[in-house]
Amino acid sequence: NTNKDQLKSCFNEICQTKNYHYTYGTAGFRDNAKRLDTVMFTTGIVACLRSLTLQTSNKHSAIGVMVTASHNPPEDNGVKIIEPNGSMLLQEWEPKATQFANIAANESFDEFYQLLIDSIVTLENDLNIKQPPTLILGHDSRDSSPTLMNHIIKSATLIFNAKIINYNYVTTPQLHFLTNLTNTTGTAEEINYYDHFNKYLSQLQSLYPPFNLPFDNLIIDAANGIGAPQVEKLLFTKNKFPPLNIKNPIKIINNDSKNPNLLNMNCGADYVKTNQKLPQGIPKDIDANSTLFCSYDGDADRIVFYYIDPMTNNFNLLDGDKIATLFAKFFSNLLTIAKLNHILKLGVVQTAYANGSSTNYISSKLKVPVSCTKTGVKHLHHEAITKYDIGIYFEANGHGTVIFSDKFHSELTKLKESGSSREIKTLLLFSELINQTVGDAMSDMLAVIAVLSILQLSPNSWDKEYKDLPNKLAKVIVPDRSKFITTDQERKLVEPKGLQPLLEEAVASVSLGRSFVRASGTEDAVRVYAEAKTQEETEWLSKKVCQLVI
Ligand code: NG1
Ligand code: ZN
Repeated sequence: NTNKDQLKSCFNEICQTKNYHYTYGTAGFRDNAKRLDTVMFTTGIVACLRSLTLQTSNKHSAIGVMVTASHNPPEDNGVKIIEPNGSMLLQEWEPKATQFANIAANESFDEFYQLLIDSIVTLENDLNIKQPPTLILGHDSRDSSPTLMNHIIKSATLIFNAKIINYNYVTTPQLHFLTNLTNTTGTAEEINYYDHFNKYLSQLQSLYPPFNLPFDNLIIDAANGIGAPQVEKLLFTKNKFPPLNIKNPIKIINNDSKNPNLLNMNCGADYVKTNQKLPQGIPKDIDANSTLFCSYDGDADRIVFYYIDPMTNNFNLLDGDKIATLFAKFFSNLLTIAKLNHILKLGVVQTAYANGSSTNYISSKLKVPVSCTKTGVKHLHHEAITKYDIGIYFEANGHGTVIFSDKFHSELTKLKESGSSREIKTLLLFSELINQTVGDAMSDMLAVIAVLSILQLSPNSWDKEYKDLPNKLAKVIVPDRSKFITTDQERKLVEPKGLQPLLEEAVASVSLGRSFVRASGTEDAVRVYAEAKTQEETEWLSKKVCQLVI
């Protein structure tokens, strides 16, 4: 019903980026914030269309939209759409999001207007539309986030008269959680997030008294991002449940979210994982012997842990693979004790970036099935949800979660009714303590701490289960990364022709060698992964393959 002239002047005012190609990729749209005006405006539209489409089929229809560029530098930003149940935008809708952005950036207003009208008319033919769409919004701590968010609100309200629920500063997983909660209960507040996770942690604490943490210090590196104020609320200011039983107060470092220029700078999960070293800002007076460290990324959907070996003083990383294996060992034991191991299927989903030792440990030592999928959480999530009753999925970089099937819930609820064991209760509590909608640094942190406390495992003994093979992830800038086409879950190159045999020859000349090459989905580069038995062989293999790629 909007006046066309009014829309045109708003379009002309906001959509300044022209002659530019956008793609809705693994992480939604992501770019330098200066180039995101047009795509924010169109994403508001696409999110509303998605909400209206769901309304026509009588499904929950409030759609989430998160503005963030995660671990990217402060000058970048991005946006992703969240389905009503808290999962990522349905894959079939990604091309529509891309199409709207590119028409707005490359064609005239009239063509953009035509596409909009066509899309709305298709929907209006369906008489079930009863009310305007609902958008649930949130953004990270970047300077550009509030302005970009306003572009989304502008198109959604002007064209669709959308109902806007804006949480402003929240982490990505909080928005996924709140979107799901709004749709299932009709309303949600940020406090519900803290209450939910603290409640289930607290129930686990009472199930395993005294629930002492097997280390004296916990240091959380919040990447100077939105994770800082939110974890502060989770652990301290908004926690009405008993605090964690730890000797010294928990410390949050790199917590300056009010200074967005510092975001992800020499700190955070990506920095620690890529450089395999401590972030800046570790307090000097910390007893490294008894400290568990962890780092979040810029929007707190990833976490990696680490500790310093008291014998060698070396930094040791406990990444997504180590988290997945810890959960696999823990859940596998619980299922066996509860005699559910033949009824419920437990499995781990990884990508080709998982360390070869972790894959070997899961299948040979734990005897738990492992799947490998393409990079990008949507692929891992899909595999975990379709194949397993307890599906553990983590990317090596620390992004992941555990999902529990309907069968899991029906079997356990049945058992619970007939008077349940501690194992059954534990399994059910973990299915709540873990944010199943998406990888979540805060929820994963609590779940890992809970497992370590229940098993009384120190960071060092957690790490000792298996030893990572030396590995290296390199980035090569090539003229056209789309020339690199892969198969076998990205583990083999099909094109450029002739490259794969040369790569295999290089791999064969080192012991326990493995290497693969793929085009990044989030950067204009090709990634080269290499691992081998020794550091020297790994360095050699990585260098050799990089040379082949150039
Ligand atoms: P690309 O740039 O496609 O490699 C990176 C990460 C992914 C995933 C996405 C989205 C690596 C090797 N790749 O993808 O795991 O997290 O970013 O953020 O870590
Ligand atoms: Zn992230």
